[in-house]
Amino acid sequence: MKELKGLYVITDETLIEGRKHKTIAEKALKAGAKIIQLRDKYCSDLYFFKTARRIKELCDKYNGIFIINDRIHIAMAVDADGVNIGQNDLPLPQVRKLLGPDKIIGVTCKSVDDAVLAEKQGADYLGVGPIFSTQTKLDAGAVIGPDFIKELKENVGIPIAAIGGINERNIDSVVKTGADMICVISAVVCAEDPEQATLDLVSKLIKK
Ligand code: 3NM
Repeated sequence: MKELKGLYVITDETLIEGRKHKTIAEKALKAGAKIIQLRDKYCSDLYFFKTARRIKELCDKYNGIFIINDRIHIAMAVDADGVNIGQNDLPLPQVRKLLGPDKIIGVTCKSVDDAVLAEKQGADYLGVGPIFSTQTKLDAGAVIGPDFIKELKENVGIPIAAIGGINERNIDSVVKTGADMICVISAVVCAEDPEQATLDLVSKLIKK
């Protein structure tokens, strides 16, 4: 399995009109993002599938990891590297049965209890947030702050992706916690130049 480490960029087409999943993914991969997640809560399965197929090619070209948000059947259809599921999605044991032992399953967790259970059930990584306040996911819940990552690290051994409100100004405080992956949406998607924004974020991870 490829290493779950580095900058993790989630695509979003709703934040800036005309900025497409594929374009965001390609710019982020070119600039050094290691993981791309295709996330679209609204589009049709057909649009999601066609987009996923293209991003899978891009991830193969740049040796990135391709994760699909929620839509397990499309992850299977395009042979993505894995999925990210939330606490209200199909439960992890059932997702594992569908995807098999080799695919990556990330689980969004809001508490130490969620995290310990996800690890026990065979999750490959945990998505943890919101670290800071975010306008991108209005139902993300209460801000947990960077120190929560340290607490989690004492309780679980699998990689952690920190998410929520992370940008170039506050990324250092998250990197310091030992988070394995730094996950962003608006810091890249809404940047004037998403490629440059990715380069800037990646350089902060490399300096670690
Ligand atoms: N999940 P931005 S926060 C998709 O806390 C998502 O689980 C979150 O977007 C969680 O980088 C979030 O623009 C949105 O703040 C992250």
